[in-house]
Amino acid sequence: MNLYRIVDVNVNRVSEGIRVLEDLARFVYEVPTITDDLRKLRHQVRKTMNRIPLTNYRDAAKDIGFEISVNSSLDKKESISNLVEANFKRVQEGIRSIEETLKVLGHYEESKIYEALRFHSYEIERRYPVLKKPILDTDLYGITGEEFSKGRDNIQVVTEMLKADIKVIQYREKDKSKREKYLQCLEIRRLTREAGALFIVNDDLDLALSVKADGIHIGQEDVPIEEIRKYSGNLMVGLSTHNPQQAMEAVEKGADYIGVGPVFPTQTKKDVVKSQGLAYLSWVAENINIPYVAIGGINAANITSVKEKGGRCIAMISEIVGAPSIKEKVKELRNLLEETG
Ligand code: 3NM
Repeated sequence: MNLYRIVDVNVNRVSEGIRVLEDLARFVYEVPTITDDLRKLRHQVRKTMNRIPLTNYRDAAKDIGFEISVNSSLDKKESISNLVEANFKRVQEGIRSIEETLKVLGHYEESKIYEALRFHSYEIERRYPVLKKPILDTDLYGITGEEFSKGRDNIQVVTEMLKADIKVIQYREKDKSKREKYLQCLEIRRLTREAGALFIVNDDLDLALSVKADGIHIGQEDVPIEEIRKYSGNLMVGLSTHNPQQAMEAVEKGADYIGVGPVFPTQTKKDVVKSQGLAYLSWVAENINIPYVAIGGINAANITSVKEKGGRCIAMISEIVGAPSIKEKVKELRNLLEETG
């Protein structure tokens, strides 16, 4: 049946895409773990097909359309990172097509296996050297909170934070309808893209995906990170942690970064756990090797102590959004950080 040819063509397309990525990982970037993961992925893509009885559909090789589509998808690659991105896309689209076609053909179990392989490809993509974003490689992490913003709405506040050159913005809003949040996030996505800043959405995965945010931030009480990962594509995932045990678990479960707090007592977050003071932050600085952001009750009066205890990227809500002039507040905070050396 012709539908099997679609599967066959896509298995080839996916294998070729993985092969390109594998060769670059092996010969250009020389990363054995990624090379090995890609090789295994390629084998699994082929092996899963062996579960399906081969009917006589192998004349796909004669399909001239296949040659044309392969060639056109490799046009116009100006840089290695474009080449890598295009091939991950090719792999993921190919697997998606296999998944859908197998469902129509009644091979549900195999379709599920391909779905898992697609998720695995997102995970490898996130670790691929040339695509790895330098996350939280910045001093301040701005978070919205309209109720603390002195009458300004989140859009005005974000505009001011971006003008002050804050390079990570998290949208955190507990009291609005989903539709209102969506509309604000759409606008903030536009603004952050223009400013070259990262955009992270708190809690709502559907919101993060629908506005094409760069990441999602979740808490200990949310859906577990491993579940989020199944649906989050290549969004980065940040997880709030409040003690060493949670930090180690977050690393094990593949968080891209962790929140570390509350460093000081805060009124901003409801049901926040008790502050562990600066001790937990220094523990993270010494023991955790993924990016982290210090948070909770941080202000101009204590920010130097946060830096001294290993805080590099520092998140604040009330201190920034509640400042009469966000521009002046950010300048003050940066001066203090600079003085700390
Ligand atoms: N998360 P402010 S503390 C959102 O400890 C949030 O995980 C925390 O607001 C954590 O800067 C916190 O106004 C509130 O204290 C931060």
